[in-house]
Amino acid sequence: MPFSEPYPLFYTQPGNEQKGEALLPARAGRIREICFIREICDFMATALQNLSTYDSAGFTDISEKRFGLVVAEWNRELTDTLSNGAYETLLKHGAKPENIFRNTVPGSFELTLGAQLLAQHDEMDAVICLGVVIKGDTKHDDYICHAVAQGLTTVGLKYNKPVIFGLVTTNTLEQAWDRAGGRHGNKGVEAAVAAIQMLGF
Ligand code: RBF
Repeated sequence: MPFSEPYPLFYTQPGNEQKGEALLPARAGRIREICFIREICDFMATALQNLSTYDSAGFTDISEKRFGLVVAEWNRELTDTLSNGAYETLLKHGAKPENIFRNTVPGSFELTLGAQLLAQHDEMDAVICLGVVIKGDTKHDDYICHAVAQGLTTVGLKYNKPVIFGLVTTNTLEQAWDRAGGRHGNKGVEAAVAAIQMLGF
């Protein structure tokens, strides 16, 4: 069998280390290294699928912080779920309801301007932007997602405060629900957590 990366990786699965080393002693170290990297990647991929489980032990005090929520109205049922997840998470960690300012924009493309209109106020500490873009027959999703990613980055850097990218971008509606309270958590919760973490930076 010719040498290629996948086979040595197979041979060095737990319990097969000896086999791998016996077959390819010169490559054993490298193989272990690759396996280790792959294990870390697998771990990260798994962890990253659902950040809705998090450790709040080191969270900063947000009882006096003001949060702006900007929520896109496209795919409203989904974005409402994200928005509720973010809202509840902020409350859970000590934010006051009167310090959370929820606003809607027509679609995700408008998240950037919505974020800027909130972020420009000195008293606003963080802005959380939530939207759902589902791939269609055309490339609209690409244009929207890139514009939002770039736009929100610019707003955050301009006003020097966390502007959180809570844009769920999927190929299907089912994948979107998986990320709006489904098996991959609620990205609204995660967006709120990201905001809190950045406030403690
Ligand atoms: N906005 C979303 O938030 N999610 C979408 O999946 C979405 N799909 C769109 C598809 C097309 C073809 C167009 C023209 C707009 C879409 N929008 C979507 C709306 C977009 O974010 C924005 O509100 C409008 O383009 C007006 O600027």
